[in-house]
Amino acid sequence: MLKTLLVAAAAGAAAAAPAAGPRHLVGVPPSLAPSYSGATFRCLSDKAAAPIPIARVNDEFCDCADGSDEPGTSACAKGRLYCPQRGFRGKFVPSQLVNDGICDCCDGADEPAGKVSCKDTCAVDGEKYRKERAEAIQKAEEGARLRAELAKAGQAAAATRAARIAELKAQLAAATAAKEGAQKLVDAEEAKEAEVDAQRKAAAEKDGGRAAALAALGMTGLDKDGVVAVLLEHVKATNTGQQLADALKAKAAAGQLPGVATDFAPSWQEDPAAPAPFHSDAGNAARDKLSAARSEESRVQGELSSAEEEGKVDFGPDSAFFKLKGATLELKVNQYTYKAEPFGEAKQDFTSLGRFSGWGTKKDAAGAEVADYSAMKFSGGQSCWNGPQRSFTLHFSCGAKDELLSVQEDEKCVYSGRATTPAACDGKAARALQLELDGEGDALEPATRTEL
Ligand code: MAN
Repeated sequence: MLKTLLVAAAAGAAAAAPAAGPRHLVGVPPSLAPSYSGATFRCLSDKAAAPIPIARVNDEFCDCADGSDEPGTSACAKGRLYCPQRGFRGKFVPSQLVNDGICDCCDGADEPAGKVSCKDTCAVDGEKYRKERAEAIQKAEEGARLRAELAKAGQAAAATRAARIAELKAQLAAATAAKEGAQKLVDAEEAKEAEVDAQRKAAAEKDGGRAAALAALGMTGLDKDGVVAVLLEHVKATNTGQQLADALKAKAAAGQLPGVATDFAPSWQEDPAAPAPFHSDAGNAARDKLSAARSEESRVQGELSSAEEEGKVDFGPDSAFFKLKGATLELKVNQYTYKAEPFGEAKQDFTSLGRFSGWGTKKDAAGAEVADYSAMKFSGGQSCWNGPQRSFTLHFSCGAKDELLSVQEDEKCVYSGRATTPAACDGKAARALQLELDGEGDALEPATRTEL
């Protein structure tokens, strides 16, 4: 199609003829023609100025401060000439370019004196322009469609999250109640155990610790002779008779014999007077239950906290950026591999360039500071030697894919990158492009619309 057009254009690119028609209409856009059609003319932006005869329009002499009396000559510094550029789109050029011997308009309308013969390339230029614009519109529309999907997903996730938070709050209340119930049970069982401990302690104190020592040795129930028999057998087997004799001698010297040794302390238990606390089966079961209830409570609390944290994140006005959470945008630049996780961390190899710290800001039309959803900030990264903590700004623009396109170190340890994502596409962009193509944008003349 383009090839055909080019061939057609090469054959048909006629030399543009200098503007025909009355002199006073040269360089006048169709929309302003009525102002230039009477016997007199009034400067366009100075209605108080006295009207001048129409013959003084385009007479190479500047009468109006706004240059409106000389649209087709270079007599006024502020003047501007309108090139219709049929087949393309009308445009204004500064009047200094009029008749300067250089073709500035594709139809040669800026050279009305015919000093130079301009080729009319408007058909080809127009076709190329329309093709590029159509592609740009298609891309913008596709981007807007993808963004709408992302926004839908982000909003659905937000709704699911809100429901989950409510559910988790209820679960947390139940888990806390279960934990408190289990705690009560433990308290009751432990009170019983403490009673047993107290009884044992009282009994141990009564016999000077003997019962506890025998219990620790597993010798409860043996009578005195039985204990002596075991002791002698052990002394024989371990060849510790001398030690026993020495001990007995020492005791005797201290006037503690005859009698029964009451300070017997097996080496594996330092203080037989304080035996291991008593743990009942019911107590153990209650403690297990409490420990399970505590883990459940902290699991629910953890999930709730992270859901609430996520709920606080600004995923954009329509939540379109939500889907970028968890993604990793990666690019190798020279010796480094950069990784940026939106809403997470940015890295240069293993060096942290900072964690997500919010969006950039900009001033809105009313001058108020608002979030700039095209700049994602990461800060508090690894400290730079003799410098700041590293930081990274990720600049998003509209694109069909999530892709990191470039990364640079703007100044020492201050990094920035460019990435595309459909989340940055703007539905309005497609419309603006369409309007521009339709000739409604810029300073275009509506008249050109019908000519396209
Ligand atoms: C490393 C990298 C560089 C940085 C220097 C600063 O080499 O992180 O990007 O400029 O440290 O010392």
